[in-house]
Parts: sequence; structure tokens; C-alpha cells
Amino acid sequence: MSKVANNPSTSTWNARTEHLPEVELKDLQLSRLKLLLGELENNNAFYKTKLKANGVTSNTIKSLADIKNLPFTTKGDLQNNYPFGLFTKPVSEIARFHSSSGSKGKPTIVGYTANDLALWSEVCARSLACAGVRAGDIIQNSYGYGLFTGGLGIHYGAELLGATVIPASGGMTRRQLTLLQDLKARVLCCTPTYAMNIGHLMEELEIPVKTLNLQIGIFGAEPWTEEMRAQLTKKLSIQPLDIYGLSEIIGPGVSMECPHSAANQDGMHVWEDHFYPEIIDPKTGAPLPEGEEGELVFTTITKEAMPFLRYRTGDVSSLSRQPCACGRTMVKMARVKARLDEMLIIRGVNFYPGALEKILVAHPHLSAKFLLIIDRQKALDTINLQVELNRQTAQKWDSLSDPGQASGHHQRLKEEIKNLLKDLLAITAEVELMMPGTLPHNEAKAVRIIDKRPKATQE
Ligand code: DLL
Repeated sequence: MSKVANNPSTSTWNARTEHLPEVELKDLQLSRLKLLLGELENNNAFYKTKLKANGVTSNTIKSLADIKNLPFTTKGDLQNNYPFGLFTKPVSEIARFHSSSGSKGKPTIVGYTANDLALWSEVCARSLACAGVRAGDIIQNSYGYGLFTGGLGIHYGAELLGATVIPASGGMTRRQLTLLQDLKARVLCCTPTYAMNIGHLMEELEIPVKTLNLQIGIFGAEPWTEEMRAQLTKKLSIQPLDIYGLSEIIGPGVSMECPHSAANQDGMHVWEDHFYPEIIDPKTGAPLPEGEEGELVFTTITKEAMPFLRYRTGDVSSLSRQPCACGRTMVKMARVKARLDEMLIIRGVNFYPGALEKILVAHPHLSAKFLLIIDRQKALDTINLQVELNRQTAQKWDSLSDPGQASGHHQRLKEEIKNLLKDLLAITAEVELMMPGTLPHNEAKAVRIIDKRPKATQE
């Protein structure tokens, strides 16, 4: 791990590395990739067999382009080798375990050596600096602490940067607001839906945004949209920036938007001296050229305990080497619009939840939360959309003296949403209006889709 040029007084944490000329960066990636292959051949039975079956050794890799000849690793490989089968170090050398927040099947267990933890702090410090956070800033960290990587990942990165951390974790939104008002954090880190919750509660309690000192929001761990960014900017008077990561690769801090890339909406800088990104065609596995959208794949080229070779993230993105005004040379990955497994085919129409979020989030009477329940009855897909009223609207309609007037408002809003879905997304859904706070929101991420259709008919 590079220890060069950590300069807390500028917005670039590791200036030498983050500005590395492309040629030097590629040389570094290639040498690290070769070392990784040696590690995998020698220290992991699963990879040893897999590499042998593909006829690959560290010597067969002559250039980065040869990476396309290496086998992929998938979530299935993780599950089949649960819990330690993908480790290249004995458990005695593991300093910490984390787990993904996935709700399906067994959790994904990931492990870190002490060096991995130092690397993680480095990339999180880089990410925070990239967002404009400086030593001495107060950060309210409302990502969940615990097995989820969000809380502790950001925490140690912030401390390394020299910031002051409020380890608020998720939940207890009223208390979060008190902390924001009293301790005056300049930076808020949490999921975008949780930031919306904070914004809604401020409106409900009529807390003026000027009683807070927020300037930067570091939001990620779930897909979100430019429409959500606009709402968060308004509600919290903040610059919302996108942070991406996944437990398998390290946690938060795989890539981060800078204010310039946010303004241009052209993606997040990937810390590619550690995480080598590719975009592939999810159907064929063939690498796709720069700019084309496909499945994001990462190879961790410096991680010790649990390195991953061409890990298929299931996230849809694209890569761009267009120069950035911030001066960083690291490739940018486009905002993740959806996970491949979240992209649905409903009654033969392609659909992803972000498209729905775009419509709902900007609506004056709704919160950003929704739940789409898809089922199949008599060979036909049925769609039920549950959407939450925002607190202001719910309170206003609740306080109407004439109950008929309130139910009229409900009915008209339901019709309006139904029509929007039909016109803009070509889907016909039953719409249910829910009271604020009633839709599930697990600590880390919003659950937005429940597909009850039998697997074979989910298209
Ligand atoms: O969500 C790590 C993280 C924590 C990232 C805090 C950012 C901030 P997992 O629980 O393993 O790790 O979930 C990883 O979440 O494959 C994406 O599908 C999704 N995801 C993460 N960040 C973003 C983002 C953490 N900025 C999975 N935009 C990933 C869209 C995201 N999706």
C-alpha cells in the first residue's frame, strides 16, 4: 500500500497515486495482477483448481488485456465455499470478519487481514477527501455499525483522514437530528433513503435547515437517482455525492464521485490501483469496450485475506476515461442504475426500480419509499405498488375535519400514480397509499421489490 503524499490540507488524499499517468497505472496493475495469480495458485485450493482447468498461470499473463482469459468468480462460488473456502490466509491471520447485508440465503462472510484493514481505511480516506472532506471536519456517520461494512469502513477512513467522527449508526432519526443540530456535522454519511427520512422528519418537525451545518452528503450502498439527488440537495441544503462499494471487494470506498464528476453526472473514480474494473456482457461474459453498459466485474489486486479474481458484481455500469477537472486519472464508473437481479420483466416489459424512484421521489405528496410486489395469477402478472405518503401530506390530510375530503385526496392521488405508471413506464399496477414509516426499511438498505412469481416465470 502506498504511503506517499497523504496531504490532509488538499482535497486529494494520495495525490501521487490518484494522479498516476495511465501508462504507470497499467504497469502497476499488471505487476499486482501477476502477484495475485501466484497467491491464488499457491494458497487457495478452489482457485488453484479453477486456474488449472483454464490453463492459466501467472506466467501466461503478458498484458492487462489477457485478463479476459481468466475465469470469473461468482456469488455462487462464495456460497459453495462458505465460510472460508475463498480465503488465502489461515483464520488465525484474519483481523476482522464482516458480512454482506443480503437478505437471501446464507450471509456472505468476508475477512480482512490487518493490512487489508489498513488498505480499506486508505481507500475510504481517499473517498472522503475526494468528496471534499478535510481533516478537522465533523462527520455524522449514520451507516449501520456491525457486520455491515458501511459503518466501520467509513469510520476508520474518516479517522485516518483526521476528521472527527460521530458514530451515530442507523436509526433513531429524532436523535440523529438532535446530533446534527447540536454537534454541527459538516458531513453526513448514510444511505440516500435514510437521508430522505432525515429530510422528511425535519419537515414534519418544522426544523429549519439553517439550524444544521451540513455541506456534504456521502450517500451509497443502494441505487439512487439524479431526482433523489435534487431532492436531497433541497431538503438538507447539502451536496449529495455517490459512494460505491461491496463487501466482497472491500466495502465502501471502491469508488467515489468528486464534485466535478457529480456536476457532469459522469460517474465515480474507481481506486483502480487496488480494484481492477471491467465491464462485461452479462450474457456472454465477453469484455465490453469503454463507454458500453454491462455488468461490472472487479479483481482485487492487493487484498490479502480474501482476494477476488474477476468477481461478477451483478451491478450495471460502464467505464469512462474521459479526463476529470479534478485531475484524478483513475477511471470513472457510471452511477449504478440497478442490479441485474433487480431488472425485471413484467408482462413482457423491461423495467428497473430506479425508473419508478425517478417518478415517485419528486412527487410533492410522497416519500421516496416504495415497495413493488409482483405476483402471478392465472398466468398473468399482478403488480401492487405500495407508496408512502410523506409526513407533511399525511398530517395535513389527517387533520381535515371532513373525512370524505381526505379519502377524495387519497383516491385522486392513487389514480394519478396509476396513470403516471401507465404513461411513463407502460405498467398497470394497483396502488396502495401507506402512512409514513410503515414500509420496511432495514438498517442498511431499502427493500424495494418482492417478486413472488415462481422463478421460471419471472419474465
Ligand atoms: O453496500 C458497501 C457500502 C457501504 C457502499 C456504504 C457504499 C456505502 P454490500 O452490503 O455488500 O456493501 O452491498 C453491495 O450494494 O453490489 C450494489 O448493488 C449496492 N451498492 C453499493 N453502493 C452503491 C451505490 C455495501 N453507490 C451492493 N449505488 C453492490 C448503487 C450500490 N448501488
